[in-house]
Amino acid sequence: IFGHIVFCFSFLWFTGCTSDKKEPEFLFRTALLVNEDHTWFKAFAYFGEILEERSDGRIKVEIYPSEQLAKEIEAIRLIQADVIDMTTTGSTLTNWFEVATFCELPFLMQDSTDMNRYINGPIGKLMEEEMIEKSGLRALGHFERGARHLTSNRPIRHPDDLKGLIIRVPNVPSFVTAWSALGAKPTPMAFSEVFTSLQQGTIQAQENPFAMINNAGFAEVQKYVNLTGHVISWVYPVVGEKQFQRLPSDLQEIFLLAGKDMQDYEHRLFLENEKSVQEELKTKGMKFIKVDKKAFEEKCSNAIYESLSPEMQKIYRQLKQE
Ligand code: CS2
Repeated sequence: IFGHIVFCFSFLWFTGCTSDKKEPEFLFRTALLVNEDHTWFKAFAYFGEILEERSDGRIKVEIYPSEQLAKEIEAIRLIQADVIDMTTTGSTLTNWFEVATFCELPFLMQDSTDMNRYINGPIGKLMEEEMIEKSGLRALGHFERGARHLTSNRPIRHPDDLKGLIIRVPNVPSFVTAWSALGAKPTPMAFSEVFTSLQQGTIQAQENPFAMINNAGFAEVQKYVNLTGHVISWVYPVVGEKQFQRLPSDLQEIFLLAGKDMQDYEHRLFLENEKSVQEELKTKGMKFIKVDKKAFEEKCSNAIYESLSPEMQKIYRQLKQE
Protein backbone atom coordinates (compact mmCIF):
# COMPACT_ATOMS: atom_id res chain seq x y z
CA ILE A 1 0.00 0.00 0.00
CA PHE A 2 2.87 2.35 0.79
CA GLY A 3 4.22 1.82 -2.71
CA HIS A 4 0.83 2.71 -4.06
CA ILE A 5 0.76 5.99 -2.11
CA VAL A 6 4.27 6.86 -3.28
CA PHE A 7 3.18 6.11 -6.82
CA CYS A 8 0.13 8.34 -6.51
CA PHE A 9 2.15 11.19 -5.09
CA SER A 10 4.80 11.00 -7.76
CA PHE A 11 2.05 10.80 -10.35
CA LEU A 12 0.40 13.94 -8.99
CA TRP A 13 3.74 15.70 -8.77
CA PHE A 14 4.59 14.68 -12.29
CA THR A 15 1.27 15.75 -13.80
CA GLY A 16 1.36 18.94 -11.74
CA CYS A 17 4.75 19.89 -13.08
CA THR A 18 4.09 19.07 -16.68
CA SER A 19 0.68 20.71 -16.83
CA ASP A 20 0.91 23.73 -19.05
CA LYS A 21 -1.89 25.54 -17.22
CA LYS A 22 -0.61 29.03 -16.46
CA GLU A 23 -0.55 30.38 -12.92
CA PRO A 24 -2.83 33.43 -12.80
CA GLU A 25 -1.08 36.79 -12.54
CA PHE A 26 -4.02 38.28 -10.67
CA LEU A 27 -6.04 36.36 -8.12
CA PHE A 28 -9.31 37.88 -6.85
CA ARG A 29 -10.56 36.31 -3.65
CA THR A 30 -14.26 36.80 -3.11
CA ALA A 31 -16.16 36.48 0.17
CA LEU A 32 -19.90 35.91 -0.24
CA LEU A 33 -22.56 35.67 2.42
CA VAL A 34 -24.80 33.36 0.39
CA ASN A 35 -24.18 29.69 -0.42
CA GLU A 36 -23.51 27.99 -3.78
CA ASP A 37 -27.20 27.81 -4.74
CA HIS A 38 -27.82 31.54 -4.66
CA THR A 39 -27.84 33.64 -7.83
CA TRP A 40 -25.00 35.85 -6.48
CA PHE A 41 -22.71 32.86 -6.15
CA LYS A 42 -23.63 31.62 -9.62
CA ALA A 43 -23.07 35.10 -11.03
CA PHE A 44 -19.59 35.37 -9.53
CA ALA A 45 -18.76 31.88 -10.80
CA TYR A 46 -19.77 33.05 -14.27
CA PHE A 47 -17.74 36.25 -13.83
CA GLY A 48 -14.69 34.12 -12.95
CA GLU A 49 -15.18 31.93 -16.00
CA ILE A 50 -15.49 34.72 -18.53
CA LEU A 51 -12.64 36.67 -16.96
CA GLU A 52 -10.29 33.72 -17.05
CA GLU A 53 -11.19 33.11 -20.66
CA ARG A 54 -11.06 36.74 -21.82
CA SER A 55 -7.81 37.46 -19.98
CA ASP A 56 -6.24 34.31 -21.34
CA GLY A 57 -5.75 32.91 -17.84
CA ARG A 58 -4.13 36.01 -16.37
CA ILE A 59 -7.04 36.67 -13.99
CA LYS A 60 -8.58 34.11 -11.69
CA VAL A 61 -11.49 34.50 -9.28
CA GLU A 62 -11.83 32.37 -6.16
CA ILE A 63 -15.19 32.35 -4.35
CA TYR A 64 -15.81 31.51 -0.72
CA PRO A 65 -19.55 31.13 0.02
CA SER A 66 -21.54 31.25 3.28
CA GLU A 67 -19.28 33.81 4.97
CA GLN A 68 -16.60 31.11 5.31
CA LEU A 69 -13.92 33.63 4.56
CA ALA A 70 -15.49 36.68 6.22
CA LYS A 71 -18.78 38.15 7.35
CA GLU A 72 -20.01 41.17 5.40
CA ILE A 73 -18.45 43.89 7.61
CA GLU A 74 -15.19 41.94 7.94
CA ALA A 75 -15.10 41.32 4.22
CA ILE A 76 -15.26 45.06 3.59
CA ARG A 77 -12.43 45.65 6.07
CA LEU A 78 -10.33 42.83 4.62
CA ILE A 79 -10.75 44.25 1.13
CA GLN A 80 -9.68 47.67 2.42
CA ALA A 81 -6.64 46.02 4.03
CA ASP A 82 -5.87 44.35 0.70
CA VAL A 83 -6.14 40.85 2.20
CA ILE A 84 -9.10 39.75 0.04
CA ASP A 85 -10.55 41.41 -3.05
CA MET A 86 -14.28 41.17 -3.66
CA THR A 87 -17.69 40.82 -2.05
CA THR A 88 -21.32 41.90 -2.32
CA THR A 89 -22.56 44.80 -0.21
CA GLY A 90 -25.05 47.63 -0.11
CA SER A 91 -26.68 49.46 2.76
CA THR A 92 -24.11 48.09 5.23
CA LEU A 93 -21.84 50.71 3.67
CA THR A 94 -23.90 53.31 5.54
CA ASN A 95 -21.33 52.60 8.28
CA TRP A 96 -18.79 54.28 5.96
CA PHE A 97 -20.86 56.88 4.09
CA GLU A 98 -24.44 57.87 4.73
CA VAL A 99 -25.82 58.06 1.22
CA ALA A 100 -25.57 54.24 0.99
CA THR A 101 -28.66 54.15 3.17
CA PHE A 102 -30.81 54.87 0.12
CA CYS A 103 -30.19 51.55 -1.57
CA GLU A 104 -32.09 49.77 1.19
CA LEU A 105 -34.16 52.26 3.14
CA PRO A 106 -37.41 50.82 4.55
CA PHE A 107 -40.54 52.02 2.70
CA LEU A 108 -38.62 54.26 0.31
CA MET A 109 -38.95 52.51 -3.05
CA GLN A 110 -42.18 50.99 -4.34
CA ASP A 111 -40.90 48.73 -7.08
CA SER A 112 -38.08 48.00 -9.51
CA THR A 113 -38.99 51.03 -11.62
CA ASP A 114 -38.14 53.27 -8.66
CA MET A 115 -35.03 51.22 -8.07
CA ASN A 116 -33.69 51.58 -11.57
CA ARG A 117 -34.42 55.28 -11.54
CA TYR A 118 -32.31 55.64 -8.38
CA ILE A 119 -29.46 53.45 -9.58
CA ASN A 120 -29.19 55.25 -12.89
CA GLY A 121 -29.88 58.72 -11.53
CA PRO A 122 -27.77 61.23 -9.57
CA ILE A 123 -28.19 59.30 -6.32
CA GLY A 124 -26.71 56.12 -7.81
CA LYS A 125 -23.83 58.10 -9.25
CA LEU A 126 -23.14 59.76 -5.91
CA MET A 127 -23.23 56.38 -4.19
CA GLU A 128 -20.65 54.89 -6.53
CA GLU A 129 -18.36 57.91 -6.14
CA GLU A 130 -18.59 57.88 -2.36
CA MET A 131 -18.03 54.15 -2.40
CA ILE A 132 -14.62 54.57 -4.00
CA GLU A 133 -13.71 57.63 -1.99
CA LYS A 134 -14.97 56.68 1.47
CA SER A 135 -14.81 52.92 1.47
CA GLY A 136 -12.22 52.06 -1.20
CA LEU A 137 -14.67 49.85 -3.10
CA ARG A 138 -15.62 49.93 -6.75
CA ALA A 139 -19.09 48.83 -7.88
CA LEU A 140 -19.03 46.43 -10.82
CA GLY A 141 -22.75 46.64 -11.43
CA HIS A 142 -25.76 45.93 -9.25
CA PHE A 143 -27.96 42.99 -8.37
CA GLU A 144 -31.67 43.71 -8.04
CA ARG A 145 -33.33 41.96 -5.11
CA GLY A 146 -36.87 40.97 -4.28
CA ALA A 147 -38.75 42.78 -1.51
CA ARG A 148 -37.75 41.92 2.05
CA HIS A 149 -40.32 40.15 4.21
CA LEU A 150 -40.41 39.25 7.87
CA THR A 151 -40.23 35.57 8.89
CA SER A 152 -41.27 34.37 12.34
CA ASN A 153 -42.86 31.57 14.32
CA ARG A 154 -46.04 33.43 15.11
CA PRO A 155 -48.09 35.26 12.50
CA ILE A 156 -47.53 39.02 12.35
CA ARG A 157 -50.30 41.01 10.72
CA HIS A 158 -49.94 44.38 12.33
CA PRO A 159 -47.11 46.24 14.14
CA ASP A 160 -48.98 45.55 17.42
CA ASP A 161 -48.13 41.85 16.96
CA LEU A 162 -44.42 42.67 17.07
CA LYS A 163 -44.25 43.61 20.72
CA GLY A 164 -40.98 42.33 22.19
CA LEU A 165 -40.17 40.18 19.14
CA ILE A 166 -36.41 39.72 18.90
CA ILE A 167 -35.61 40.20 15.26
CA ARG A 168 -32.25 39.88 13.59
CA VAL A 169 -31.32 42.69 11.24
CA PRO A 170 -28.12 43.20 9.21
CA ASN A 171 -25.64 45.80 10.46
CA VAL A 172 -27.65 48.58 8.88
CA PRO A 173 -28.62 51.62 11.00
CA SER A 174 -31.98 52.34 9.33
CA PHE A 175 -33.12 48.75 9.98
CA VAL A 176 -32.49 49.16 13.70
CA THR A 177 -34.38 52.46 13.66
CA ALA A 178 -37.33 51.03 11.73
CA TRP A 179 -37.84 47.87 13.79
CA SER A 180 -37.40 49.68 17.09
CA ALA A 181 -40.05 52.21 16.05
CA LEU A 182 -42.31 49.31 15.09
CA GLY A 183 -42.08 47.89 18.59
CA ALA A 184 -39.77 44.92 17.98
CA LYS A 185 -36.31 44.31 19.45
CA PRO A 186 -33.85 44.46 16.53
CA THR A 187 -30.47 42.77 16.99
CA PRO A 188 -27.77 43.40 14.36
CA MET A 189 -26.04 40.16 13.44
CA ALA A 190 -24.01 38.68 10.58
CA PHE A 191 -26.00 36.64 8.10
CA SER A 192 -24.18 33.36 8.72
CA GLU A 193 -25.20 33.39 12.37
CA VAL A 194 -28.92 33.73 11.70
CA PHE A 195 -29.87 30.10 11.12
CA THR A 196 -28.32 28.79 14.34
CA SER A 197 -29.59 31.74 16.36
CA LEU A 198 -33.14 31.07 15.14
CA GLN A 199 -32.73 27.40 15.92
CA GLN A 200 -31.48 28.11 19.41
CA GLY A 201 -34.07 30.79 20.00
CA THR A 202 -31.66 33.64 20.76
CA ILE A 203 -33.54 35.50 18.02
CA GLN A 204 -37.15 34.86 16.99
CA ALA A 205 -37.45 36.46 13.59
CA GLN A 206 -35.48 37.82 10.66
CA GLU A 207 -36.25 39.65 7.43
CA ASN A 208 -34.92 39.08 3.91
CA PRO A 209 -36.08 38.60 0.31
CA PHE A 210 -37.68 35.23 -0.64
CA ALA A 211 -34.51 34.14 -2.45
CA MET A 212 -32.41 34.56 0.65
CA ILE A 213 -34.99 32.95 2.98
CA ASN A 214 -35.00 29.93 0.70
CA ASN A 215 -31.25 29.85 0.16
CA ALA A 216 -30.47 29.88 3.86
CA GLY A 217 -32.98 27.14 4.67
CA PHE A 218 -34.97 29.31 7.07
CA ALA A 219 -38.09 27.21 6.38
CA GLU A 220 -36.60 24.66 8.77
CA VAL A 221 -36.68 27.10 11.66
CA GLN A 222 -39.39 29.62 10.73
CA LYS A 223 -43.06 28.94 10.12
CA TYR A 224 -44.42 32.20 8.70
CA VAL A 225 -43.50 34.57 5.91
CA ASN A 226 -45.27 37.80 6.85
CA LEU A 227 -45.60 39.77 3.64
CA THR A 228 -44.31 43.08 4.97
CA GLY A 229 -42.44 43.94 1.76
CA HIS A 230 -40.86 46.69 3.81
CA VAL A 231 -37.74 47.11 1.72
CA ILE A 232 -37.00 47.11 -2.00
CA SER A 233 -33.25 47.06 -2.52
CA TRP A 234 -30.20 46.14 -4.48
CA VAL A 235 -26.63 45.15 -3.68
CA TYR A 236 -23.40 45.86 -5.45
CA PRO A 237 -20.83 43.28 -6.46
CA VAL A 238 -17.66 45.17 -5.49
CA VAL A 239 -13.90 44.98 -5.90
CA GLY A 240 -11.25 46.80 -3.87
CA GLU A 241 -10.24 49.95 -5.72
CA LYS A 242 -6.55 49.35 -4.92
CA GLN A 243 -6.76 45.84 -6.31
CA PHE A 244 -8.57 47.08 -9.40
CA GLN A 245 -5.98 49.80 -10.03
CA ARG A 246 -3.22 47.19 -9.94
CA LEU A 247 -4.53 45.71 -13.18
CA PRO A 248 -3.00 46.98 -16.43
CA SER A 249 -5.49 49.05 -18.42
CA ASP A 250 -6.30 46.33 -20.96
CA LEU A 251 -7.31 44.01 -18.14
CA GLN A 252 -9.24 46.78 -16.37
CA GLU A 253 -11.38 47.12 -19.43
CA ILE A 254 -11.98 43.37 -19.59
CA PHE A 255 -12.77 43.36 -15.88
CA LEU A 256 -15.40 46.10 -16.06
CA LEU A 257 -17.08 44.61 -19.09
CA ALA A 258 -17.21 41.20 -17.40
CA GLY A 259 -18.78 42.97 -14.41
CA LYS A 260 -21.62 44.24 -16.58
CA ASP A 261 -22.06 40.79 -18.11
CA MET A 262 -22.21 39.33 -14.61
CA GLN A 263 -24.95 41.80 -13.72
CA ASP A 264 -27.03 40.79 -16.76
CA TYR A 265 -26.44 37.12 -16.08
CA GLU A 266 -27.50 37.49 -12.45
CA HIS A 267 -30.59 39.43 -13.44
CA ARG A 268 -31.77 36.59 -15.69
CA LEU A 269 -31.23 34.06 -12.89
CA PHE A 270 -32.97 36.37 -10.41
CA LEU A 271 -36.10 36.70 -12.57
CA GLU A 272 -36.16 32.96 -13.17
CA ASN A 273 -35.87 32.20 -9.46
CA GLU A 274 -38.54 34.73 -8.49
CA LYS A 275 -41.07 32.71 -10.50
CA SER A 276 -40.73 29.58 -8.38
CA VAL A 277 -39.34 30.62 -5.03
CA GLN A 278 -42.66 31.35 -3.28
CA GLU A 279 -44.01 27.92 -4.23
CA GLU A 280 -40.80 26.34 -2.98
CA LEU A 281 -41.15 28.02 0.38
CA LYS A 282 -44.77 26.85 0.63
CA THR A 283 -43.76 23.30 -0.25
CA LYS A 284 -41.24 23.48 2.56
CA GLY A 285 -44.11 24.24 4.91
CA MET A 286 -44.01 28.02 5.25
CA LYS A 287 -47.30 29.87 5.62
CA PHE A 288 -47.72 33.24 3.93
CA ILE A 289 -49.44 35.95 5.98
CA LYS A 290 -51.01 39.14 4.60
CA VAL A 291 -50.09 42.19 6.64
CA ASP A 292 -51.43 45.67 7.10
CA LYS A 293 -48.57 47.29 5.20
CA LYS A 294 -49.88 50.81 5.65
CA ALA A 295 -49.79 50.44 9.43
CA PHE A 296 -46.16 49.34 9.28
CA GLU A 297 -45.17 52.22 7.05
CA GLU A 298 -47.02 54.80 9.13
CA LYS A 299 -45.53 53.60 12.38
CA CYS A 300 -41.87 53.85 11.37
CA SER A 301 -41.55 56.39 8.55
CA ASN A 302 -41.12 59.38 10.79
CA ALA A 303 -38.45 57.71 12.91
CA ILE A 304 -36.53 56.76 9.79
CA TYR A 305 -36.70 60.29 8.44
CA GLU A 306 -35.64 61.79 11.77
CA SER A 307 -32.63 59.48 11.98
CA LEU A 308 -31.16 60.92 8.77
CA SER A 309 -28.78 63.88 8.70
CA PRO A 310 -30.26 67.15 7.34
CA GLU A 311 -28.42 66.61 4.09
CA MET A 312 -29.86 63.12 3.68
CA GLN A 313 -33.32 64.35 4.67
CA LYS A 314 -33.15 66.69 1.73
CA ILE A 315 -32.29 63.84 -0.66
CA TYR A 316 -35.05 61.74 0.91
CA ARG A 317 -37.64 64.44 0.24
CA GLN A 318 -36.45 64.79 -3.34
CA LEU A 319 -36.61 61.05 -3.95
CA LYS A 320 -40.10 60.81 -2.52
CA GLN A 321 -41.34 63.68 -4.70
CA GLU A 322 -40.00 62.38 -8.02
C1 CS2 B 1 -28.44 40.45 3.67
C2 CS2 B 1 -27.55 41.59 3.28
O1 CS2 B 1 -27.50 40.11 5.78
C3 CS2 B 1 -28.53 40.17 5.13
O2 CS2 B 1 -29.63 40.01 5.61
O3 CS2 B 1 -29.67 40.49 3.07
O4 CS2 B 1 -27.29 41.59 1.92
C4 CS2 B 1 -28.04 42.96 3.66
O5 CS2 B 1 -29.03 43.37 2.83
C5 CS2 B 1 -26.88 43.87 3.65
O6 CS2 B 1 -26.19 43.86 4.80
C6 CS2 B 1 -26.56 44.82 2.60
O7 CS2 B 1 -25.37 45.50 2.78
